[in-house]
Amino acid sequence: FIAEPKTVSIVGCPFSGGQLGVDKGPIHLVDAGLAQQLTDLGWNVLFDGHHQFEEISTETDPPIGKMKNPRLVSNVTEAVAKVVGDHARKGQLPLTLGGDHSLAMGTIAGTLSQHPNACVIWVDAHADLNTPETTDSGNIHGMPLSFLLSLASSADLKYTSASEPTPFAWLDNVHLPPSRLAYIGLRDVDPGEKALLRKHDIAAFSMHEVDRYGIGQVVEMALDRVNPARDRPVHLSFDVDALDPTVAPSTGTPVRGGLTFREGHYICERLFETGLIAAFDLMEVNPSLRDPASVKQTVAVGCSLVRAALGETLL
Ligand code: HAR
Ligand code: MN
Ligand code: MN
Ligand code: MN
Repeated sequence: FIAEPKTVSIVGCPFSGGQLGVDKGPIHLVDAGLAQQLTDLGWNVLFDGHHQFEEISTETDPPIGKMKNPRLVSNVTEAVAKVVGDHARKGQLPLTLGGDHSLAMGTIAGTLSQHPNACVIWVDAHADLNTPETTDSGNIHGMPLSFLLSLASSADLKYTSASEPTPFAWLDNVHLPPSRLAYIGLRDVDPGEKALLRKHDIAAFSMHEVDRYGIGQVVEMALDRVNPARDRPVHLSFDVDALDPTVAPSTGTPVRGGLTFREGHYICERLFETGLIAAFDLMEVNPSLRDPASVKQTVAVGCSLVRAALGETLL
C-alpha cells in the first residue's frame, strides 16, 4: 500500500493543547535536518511547512468536566485526521511530528480512514487511556486511546450547545477495536487505566516484560496479539518518553526505568523490516524543557528513531 518511489509526508504539528509547552518539538526535529536524512535513505520527502493551528484562547475554551482545552484539541485533531488520511490515500507514508500525544486521535483516525484493518503499536511510558471520567490531570494527551477505542465518546462530555457541535463528536464513528492495540514500554499507568487494560484484554508489554523476555521477543509477542498473520498495516505511535530519561531527557512527563537507546531503535527497525508500517508518529519531544545539550540529545534521538522506522540499518 506504499507507492513507488516510496514517499514520506512530514506532518509537522507544533501543538500543545493536550499538554502545554511541547509545541516546539517538530520545529527542532525539522531544523536538525530530518528531511534531508530521509532523502539520504532513498525516500521522496514531502514537507511544505508546519501546520498552522487556529488559536482558541482558554477563555473561549473552558474545561468541560475535567477536560482541558476540549474545543481546541477536538478541532486540531480533526484537521490532523484529514491531513494524515489524505497523505495515506495518495499512497504516502504520513510521518507526524508532535507536539503532544493528543494528536494521535487525529493521526490514528486518519490511518483508519484509509486502512480500516490497521493495528496500532503504542510505545510509551504511559497508557494514554484515561477517559474524561478517570483522568486526574484533565490533560487530553493522557486520553487519546479511550476515544479511539470507543471507551469514551462525545456523549461523556455531557455538553450541549445550540451554536457548536460537542467536542470530539467527529470521533464518535471512529473505532479501533481493543484487540488491535498493543503497548510497549509502559511503567506509569493510572489505576483507572489498569482497570480498562484488564477489562478489555488489551495487549500491554510493560518494562517488566521487556526485562523478562527481551525487546526482540516482546515485539514479536505484540505483533502476535494484534497482527498474527502479519497482514495488517501498522500505525506506530512513538512517545519519546518511552525511552529512559537518560536517553531522551527533553519531554514533559519523564519516567525513570525506560527503554534503552537500542531497545527503542530495535522496535522501529523490526517494524520497518515487516514492511507493514503505514504511519509513524513521533510525539512529546519538548525542547522548552532542560538545558541545550539535553534538547540536542533528545532531538537527535528522535531523528534517529524516525530513520530506523524508515529503513536505516546498522549494516
Ligand atoms: N496518566 C497521566 C494523565 O492522564 C499522565 C499522562 C500522560 N503523559 C504523556 N503521555 N506524556 O504519554 O495525565
Ligand atoms: Mn503518550
Ligand atoms: Mn508518555
Ligand atoms: Mn469512537
